[in-house]
This record gives sequence, C-alpha cells and structure tokens, in this order.
Amino acid sequence: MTSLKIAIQKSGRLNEKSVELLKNCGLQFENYKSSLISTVYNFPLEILFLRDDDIPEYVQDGIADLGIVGENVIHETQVDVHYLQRLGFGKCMLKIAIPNQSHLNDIQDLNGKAIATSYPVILKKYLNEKGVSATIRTISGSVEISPSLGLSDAICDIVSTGGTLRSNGLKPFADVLSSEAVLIGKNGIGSHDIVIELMQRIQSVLRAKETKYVVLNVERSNLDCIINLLPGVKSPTVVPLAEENWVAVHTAIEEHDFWEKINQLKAVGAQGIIVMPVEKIIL
Ligand code: PRT
Ligand code: ZN
Repeated sequence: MTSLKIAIQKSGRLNEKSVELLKNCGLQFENYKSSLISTVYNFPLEILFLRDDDIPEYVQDGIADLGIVGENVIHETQVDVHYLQRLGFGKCMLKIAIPNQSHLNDIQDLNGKAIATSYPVILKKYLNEKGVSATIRTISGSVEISPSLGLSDAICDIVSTGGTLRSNGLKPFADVLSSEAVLIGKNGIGSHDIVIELMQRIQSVLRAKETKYVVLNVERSNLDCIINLLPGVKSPTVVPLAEENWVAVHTAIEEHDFWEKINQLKAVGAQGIIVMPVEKIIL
C-alpha cells in the first residue's frame, strides 16, 4: 500500500503531544530531532517535521496529506483544508490585551488605536466584525512588550495561563479566537482507508484519555445504589468477593465528573476504590 504523509511540528509546544498521540495510536517511528522525515515501520505513514506555520499550506497543496496544527495557524494562513478531528491539546485563546493602567473599557474604544500582533489576518477579521477601525502593527515575536515600548496601545496574542500578560503589566480585554490542536487533511482525503484507520485509532486514544477505570468494593445490599450511579461503558462488571455479601464493581468513569462521582459512590458505601488509567477504548 502506498503511504500517506502527515506533517507535525518539528519542535515547539505541539511537537511532544503530537508525537505522543501518534505513538499511542500504535505507530512506531524514530523521533530524531535532526531529521525532517521519519517512516512509520508498522503503518503506511511518513511523518514530516515542519515549522507549524508551514503545515497548513503543505496540506492544502498536497505535499502532506494530513497535518497536526493549532487552529489559530489555520485561520491566519487562510488555507482551504479539511478539518478532521479536534485533538484536545494545545488549547489557548487569542486575546486582545491592554496595559493594566489603560482606561479602555469597550471594544469600540479601540477605534483609532494601534494593536500589535502576529495574527493580522484574524485580528483584522475580528475588528471588521465589530466595526472597529484600528491600526494593526504586525510583529513576529515578543508582541507583549510593544505597549511598554510605545509601539501600540494594545496587543493581540495567544494566552494560555495568562502569566506572560501579567508579567508584562497587561490585562485581558477581549477574546478573539479559541484554539486547540486539530488534525487537518487535504481536501478529499477523509475517505481514504489509511485516514479512516488512523482516525479510529486517534478517537479510541482520545476517549480513553477522558476515562478512568475504577474498581471498588461494596456490600451487596448497596449494590443497586452503586449501579444507579454508574453508566459504565455498557454496564458495570460485578464480581463476588471471598467475604460473604461483598462484591467488587469494575467500571469506567469519565474524567469530567470524576471526583463528583467518586464522592457519590463513597456516600452510598463504596470502599477500597482503585482508579487506573485507560489506554484505549475501542467501540
Ligand atoms: O517553531 P514553530 O514556528 O514551529 O513554533 P512557534 O514558536 O510558532 O509556535 P509554538 O511552539 O510557540 O506554539 C505552537 C502552537 O501552540 C500555537 O500555534 C498555538 O496553537 C499553541 N499554543 C498553546 C500556544 C500557547 N498555548 C502559548 N501559550 N502558542 C503560543 N503560546 C505563547 C504565546 O504566544 C505567549 O507568548 O505563550 C505565551 C503566553 O502563554 P501564557 O501561558 O503565559 O499565557
Ligand atoms: Zn510558528
């Protein structure tokens, strides 16, 4: 079978998680920092390691069939590619921020002001939608220092923890675009056998990440209360214990309501609760 090519970031914030995701999908490959391309031994795929900014165009032009990149980069490069799957990492928000002492209150107050950014396309679109006319100063890095240098009244940059804004005396002013890493493909590639197989594997890894495997002990008289609290993948497995009238319950619990569920289970008599990570969930 001829193989496809997937482009991922060579180094930077998305590299490690992209490699981890592909390895968790069972793909075996060398991750040499020096090489630009790596062949997967056990799956018909080659991996191209690129600057993130180049990935959308490579995919659009068909040099790579697939790519993993932040949505912010896709919007900024205005490419025509197919969104295949959100990947749940690299989450961030493109925000407008202003100096702490600034008296701007409303988005309309940006009229006539200068905003520094590395995302001129996204910012221009946002300002147009809001009917704001501001000067966009495009700079490629260290956007956060531009107000203190007198180069702009505001910035528009990626924020994740907010630490960079705080340490530069800036405060968030408006949310422009939320972003996470996504799997993209060149148009028409979504129906390719290799892509379908890869996406099934990615989905099973993502589902597993959101799920914990839980084993607990409970007195048989409390079993119904426990089962009512547990949807499980299908229904929980119940195994008798050596101690009479006690059973062990095995089930899967979703991460988002994990602690709430554990507390509810304890309240109806669950004991000896063991929580384990899940590697894959294949439906
Ligand atoms: O070398 P290459 O061009 O490939 O990488 P890069 O330097 O352009 O990008 P990189 O590795 O910094 O980021 C890759 C992608 O990660 C981005 O396109 C986003 O989709 C995503 N991402 C997630 C982030 C952040 N979080 C992030 N915090 N990208 C950048 N930042 C920067 C931001 O620009 C600012 O300087 O981190 C700072 C803010 O972080 P906090 O935590 O202080 O708020
Ligand atoms: Zn980049």
